[in-house]
Amino acid sequence: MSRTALRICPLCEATCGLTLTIDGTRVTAARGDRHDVFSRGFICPKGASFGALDADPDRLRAPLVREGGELREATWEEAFDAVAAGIRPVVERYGPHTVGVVLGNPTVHTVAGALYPPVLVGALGTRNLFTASTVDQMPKHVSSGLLYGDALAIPVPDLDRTDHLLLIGANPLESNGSLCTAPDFPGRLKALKARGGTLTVIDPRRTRTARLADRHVQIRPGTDALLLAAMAYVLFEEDLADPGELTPHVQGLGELRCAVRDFTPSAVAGACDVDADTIRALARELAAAPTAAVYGRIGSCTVAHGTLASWLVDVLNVLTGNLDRPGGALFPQAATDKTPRPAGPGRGFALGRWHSRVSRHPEAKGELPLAALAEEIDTATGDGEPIRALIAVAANPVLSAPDGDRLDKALDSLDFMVSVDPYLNETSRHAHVVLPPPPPAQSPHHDFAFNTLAVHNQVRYTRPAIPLEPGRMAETEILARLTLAATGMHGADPSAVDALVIDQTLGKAVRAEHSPAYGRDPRDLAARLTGADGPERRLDMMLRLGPYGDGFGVQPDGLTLEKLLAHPHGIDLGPLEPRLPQPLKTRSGKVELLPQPIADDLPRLHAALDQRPAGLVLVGRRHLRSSNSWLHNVPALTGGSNRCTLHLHPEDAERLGVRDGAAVRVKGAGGEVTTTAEVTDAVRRGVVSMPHGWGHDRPGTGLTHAAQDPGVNVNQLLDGSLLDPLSGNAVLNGVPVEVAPAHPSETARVTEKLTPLT
Ligand SMILES: Nc1nc2c(c(=O)[nH]1)N[C@H]1C(S)=C(S)[C@@H](COP(=O)(O)OP(=O)(O)OC[C@H]3O[C@@H](n4cnc5c(=O)[nH]c(N)nc54)[C@H](O)[C@@H]3O)O[C@H]1N2
Ligand SMILES: Nc1nc2c(c(=O)[nH]1)N[C@H]1C(S)=C(S)[C@@H](COP(=O)(O)OP(=O)(O)OC[C@H]3O[C@@H](n4cnc5c(=O)[nH]c(N)nc54)[C@H](O)[C@@H]3O)O[C@H]1N2
Ligand code: SF4
Ligand SMILES: [Mo]
Repeated sequence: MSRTALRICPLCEATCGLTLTIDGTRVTAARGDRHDVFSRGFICPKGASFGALDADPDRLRAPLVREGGELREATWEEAFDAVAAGIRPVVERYGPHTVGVVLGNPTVHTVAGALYPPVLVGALGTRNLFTASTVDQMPKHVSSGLLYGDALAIPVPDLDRTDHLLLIGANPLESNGSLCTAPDFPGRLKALKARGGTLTVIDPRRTRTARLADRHVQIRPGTDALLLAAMAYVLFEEDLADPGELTPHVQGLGELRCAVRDFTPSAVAGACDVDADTIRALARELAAAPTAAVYGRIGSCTVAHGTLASWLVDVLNVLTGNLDRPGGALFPQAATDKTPRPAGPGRGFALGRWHSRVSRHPEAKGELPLAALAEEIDTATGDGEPIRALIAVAANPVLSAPDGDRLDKALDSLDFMVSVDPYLNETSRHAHVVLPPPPPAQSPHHDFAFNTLAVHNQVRYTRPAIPLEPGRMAETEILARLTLAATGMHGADPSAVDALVIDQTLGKAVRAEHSPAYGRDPRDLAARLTGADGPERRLDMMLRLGPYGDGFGVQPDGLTLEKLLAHPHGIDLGPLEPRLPQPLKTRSGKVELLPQPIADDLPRLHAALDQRPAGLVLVGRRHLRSSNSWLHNVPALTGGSNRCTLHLHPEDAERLGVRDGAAVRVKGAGGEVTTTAEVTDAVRRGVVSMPHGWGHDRPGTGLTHAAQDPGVNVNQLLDGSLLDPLSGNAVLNGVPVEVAPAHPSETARVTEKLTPLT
């Protein structure tokens, strides 16, 4: 007897709606939900493997607690007792900053990850918050914070209506898109071309996305900020800079013009290895297009000038009048966004309100660089106490952050560590307590984060497709209990956390003049909330206070959880619309085109005009069937071209004496790895490429399939010292490395590891 159930896919930012076939308590098939208001039936191989991932026999079924050095299965009660007993003494003796919190990528893909970590971090009062954002998009948050006064105000390219897309350092044909939530991104690019639009891709590799492009510029890694600055220069020089209707909302145009005056096409051409005529053409094409959108991702963020490049992406959109207009780059409006406040000056965005203890890195958006986590644990010198206890949620920094070996040792030295993770992997193996969330089919889903980055406004919610199996605890409850245990309220009813948030939020809303709740009784509003549990009541509250909400009766047709549940395939909220100046929270109430921290960083970009790498530089790559460090345990998603190899150009291979398929040694500042060479002209000369998230050969992990073809950890090549100074983001692309043939005995070992798996 099989049935079907809907489930939004949590495996990448595209948020496709899936229709699951369920036999008993198992997902036996997953296909695209044709009626989903956003994804309309699209699915990729990862989504299609939802059932296999859900049923992975290596998923932990019960909490683990360390006893006598060994992890053993325990009851939930024992596990939370151990958390309280592990964390509270550290807080009481050394203070809250000695407890670090690490939030990994999947926290933005779960309801629990959206709703509880902010409460946990706030209640703990620690300044040691590290997330995947500082190995990813922190430069974009900083540039948005500075330009718009709001680190979360990120414009997204209007994929479905633009005439010209300039795509920088992104490969959506493999990644399915990022900071631009668009189910079937590939189809949307093909539609752009079919309607006569143009696609330009800037990437040192000839990716699947680049192969679709009308123009592909194989830039030298790490130099996009120079290229974009030169494009801005050309727009000014050729009188093509015209913000159009944006003009009244923009300040600093003259200063900007002055700031880019040295970045002429001929001045940057050598550093970028892109000729001056091409740069001029890129600028002219952008200005000439009826509408255009500039969009930058990983390759423009995780580099030495990540914040400058992210800023310039938006600057070009402003200069060509494409910010905040259909066909350009617009600010989405999600259903759970806060009640829009009236336009006007805001508090602005502050950087460096505190600093990391050892290297004095400034905080950004309340976070410290993940690349500095190891030293914050293992280095005693510095202002204050090192981190002694760690809470990791959905994070595998041993593989995803620089210098995993050092972090590995540092984690081992902690007084206490708890991981909320379904697997015993490279990071969670160090924990004293592991709290496993249920498989995704047993969890609800709503995209709190990605709806704020979606190319079309819509809202969807799916309840658990399968009831919790006996012995399981919902991740929302796990995080609520963890919050209580870590903050001295161990044993309290976990619904107290939701009640507290509801209380605070409604308390604030009734005092805000622009809120539909203004002047009303918060207890009455709380009593009206519906939902099966605390998290659903919170979702209901956010929807009702949000921009499309019913305002607790003020807009009877508005959104509520009840209404959303009545639309299982989602509700279409319309195309993106111009919103300025409402989203601006800068002190001036305008788009501040040349913020001071940016101006202060420009001399560093200027110095880069004369820099050339002495040898090879490393860039990353993603494979369609991968997801960072944690999908290598699903047989259906491994093998074939999804391998941890080093791509290098035939001419570089020849010069170095490296043969295709042979073992190569790759050495960087942080260490050395041996892997297999894949000689291909898909990378440009002087550039080598390796994927991240591999290196599953550490003892004490429980990833049976992944361990059979472990690959090597590319982040071992990094020592964690290279950061974008404004954002603290790790430099993961454009990193100098040395490559040499490995000894034949090593070849044998590596080849053996790569024999096809049955
Ligand atoms: N060299 C290099 N390094 C990179 C990158 C790169 O491009 N190059 N990319 C960087 C980027 S963009 C990112 S986002 C990071 C990602 O790095 P991380 O933030 O470490 O994320 P993942 O590798 O996805 O690992 C996620 C962890 O979450 C667990 N998990 C999976 N589902 C759930 C769930 O539902 N609940 C919980 N609690 N846990 C779950 C997994 O078992 C795994 O341990 O890697 C970064 N590292
Ligand atoms: N299949 C799959 N999908 C994923 C993930 C995954 O691991 N696998 N991870 C998810 C996550 S966490 C994220 S953040 C997104 C990332 O999504 P994307 O940003 O699309 O990520 P990548 O596919 O790594 O593409 C980055 C591109 O930048 C290029 N590049 C490297 N250095 C430079 C440079 O200096 N300049 C320029 N112009 N280009 C450069 C690389 O060659 C690469 O093609 O993907 C998400 N989706
Ligand atoms: S594109 Fe992303 S969201 Fe869609 S099915 Fe694939 S992994 Fe899931
Ligand atoms: Mo990411």
